[in-house]
Amino acid sequence: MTGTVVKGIGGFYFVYDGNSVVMGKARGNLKRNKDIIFVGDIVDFDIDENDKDGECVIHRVIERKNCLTRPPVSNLDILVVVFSLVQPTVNYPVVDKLIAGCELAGIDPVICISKTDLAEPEAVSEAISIYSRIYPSVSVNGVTGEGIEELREMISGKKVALAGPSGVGKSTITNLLHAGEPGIAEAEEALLKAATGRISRKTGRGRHTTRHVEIFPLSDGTMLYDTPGFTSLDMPGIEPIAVRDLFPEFRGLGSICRYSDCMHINEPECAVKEALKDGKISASRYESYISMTEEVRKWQK
Ligand SMILES: Nc1nc2c(ncn2[C@@H]2O[C@H](COP(=O)(O)OP(=O)(O)O)[C@@H](O)[C@H]2O)c(=O)[nH]1
Ligand SMILES: [Mg+2]
Ligand SMILES: [Zn+2]
Repeated sequence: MTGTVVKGIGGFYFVYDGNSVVMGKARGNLKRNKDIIFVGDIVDFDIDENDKDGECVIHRVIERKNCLTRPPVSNLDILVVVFSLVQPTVNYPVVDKLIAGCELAGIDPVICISKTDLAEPEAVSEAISIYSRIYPSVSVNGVTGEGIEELREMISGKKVALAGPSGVGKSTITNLLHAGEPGIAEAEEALLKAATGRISRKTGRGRHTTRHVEIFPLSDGTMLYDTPGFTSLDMPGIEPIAVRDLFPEFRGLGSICRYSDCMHINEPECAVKEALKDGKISASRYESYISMTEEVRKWQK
């Protein structure tokens, strides 16, 4: 059978087959190979005939579409990059780095401006206008729930996690997305209680010692990853030229630049810098690009 790992705790995994969740273990060879199982992995599993509780044994991890390490999750389709304009104040370089991390990992970003009740409507429109020409973008008011249905449609049926600085409203948005859902979450929670009880008996360790990652399936097929929160994504050993290619709005223009290998920084007759002057490329995106290339150059020294 095939299912998705929705949670892992103390060497036990919870596998969701589209209908129900079954608890199980990794087969010995998986553990020995350090081929660790990530939440989000699609796995082949069998119900263990020798286990009176009907647990399962995972014997294969299907090749991952992508995986992130902090926290470890795999197979994301979409990362919702959440930020507020005030409380906390937006930090565009941080936002754009997260987005670039999505581009690198092969995850589609959705831009979500939160806490719209606290900002001037003009400021919200301005922020939306930076991103909506590049990525699906939405603004959300966590107090009234405004924008949540639009967000729900943007992520429908996909494997999705929320990312962004602490305090921007990720947990609030997650709860709003859960609101009105039938009791899958409750059923799963009951299972967790039963399971953690068992784990403490078997290993002698306490319960709930780690903050775990968990996937909640929503009724429209969306798999919502609940994580302690991504604030940044890894970009190991990336070259400045690769950073350039993580900005999709530069892509079409690059072929018009005088130099085919133009970095859009100091070169003459650069189409990107022209577009920046004309306001077709946003200044804050361009500044983020410059700061990212400088950061990457520092690592290389
Ligand atoms: N005014 C206002 N407060 C919000 C909104 N969304 C969340 N909050 C509050 O902001 C704080 C941080 O929200 P939380 O969802 O925990 O953020 P997280 O750290 O990103 O998970 C909490 O006190 C929330 O009640 C919003 O849209 N408007
Ligand atoms: Mg939170
Ligand atoms: Zn150029």
